[in-house]
Amino acid sequence: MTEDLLDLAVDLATRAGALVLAGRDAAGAGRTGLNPAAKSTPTDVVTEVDRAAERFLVGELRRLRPADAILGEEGGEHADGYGSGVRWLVDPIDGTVNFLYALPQYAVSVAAEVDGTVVAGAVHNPATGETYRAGAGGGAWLTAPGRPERRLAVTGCADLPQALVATGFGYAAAARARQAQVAARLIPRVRDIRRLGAASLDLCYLAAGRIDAYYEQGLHAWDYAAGGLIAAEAGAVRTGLRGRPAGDDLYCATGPALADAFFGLLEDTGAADL
Ligand code: LIP
Repeated sequence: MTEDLLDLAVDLATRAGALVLAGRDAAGAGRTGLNPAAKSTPTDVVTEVDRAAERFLVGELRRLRPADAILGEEGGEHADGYGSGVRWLVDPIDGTVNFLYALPQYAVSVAAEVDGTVVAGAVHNPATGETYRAGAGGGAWLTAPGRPERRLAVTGCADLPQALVATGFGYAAAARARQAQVAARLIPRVRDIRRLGAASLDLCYLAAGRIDAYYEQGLHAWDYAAGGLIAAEAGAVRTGLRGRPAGDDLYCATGPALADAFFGLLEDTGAADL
């Protein structure tokens, strides 16, 4: 079952990604052609391409998996007929601001939960063609055009001053101010930080060893469901600090060698109190 769900997640993420890339190209350079609309704040944007990609994902899932439930960033919940125990979590464009600015750091994220546990996930970056995937117990993998498939593993970084840390900030200015204070306390203690703009890809980059650690506050399940499984299957340790699971309030992940030091640093810098 996991393999079938994973195959479908990869297929849907890549086909939706083709729609997203076509929408980006059709809008031409710049942002106006995408007619962005504000959501929770003036900087939290959504475009018609986001909505069209989610309509595609939901339509295909309802056609192919009618007994499953769906939770999507742009369309809320579809739970009628939820008899299979399978729920899909989809983000049609994770990194919407990057998409709006044609920064090639955005992804379609598709994850499948069985009885509340994510068992399959795919994250596809249409701009680069990279597809990250994982099925529970099957490892994490990266495919890219013209490149050999690669099994993913987190780094063995064990020293905070050598750690490259990715994070993100919320759309509400007050939250960003608090999050920036944590980042300001953290930056002198690590190699550097990266704010790349898409949680799903941040977690995939952790899995791929492109960063050593990641934390962010205020995500949604559709942001991290697939990337979190991919990171875990690549060996990452995940937590929400203070015994809480990684989730919406706080998502922290790193390799086992850095886990105690990094999670302790996040406690020291106030990340758990955001
Ligand atoms: C984004 C996240 C990112 C976060 C951004 C935004 P969206 O999701 O993936 O990690 O820092 O503020 O929430 O809104 O592009 O789907």
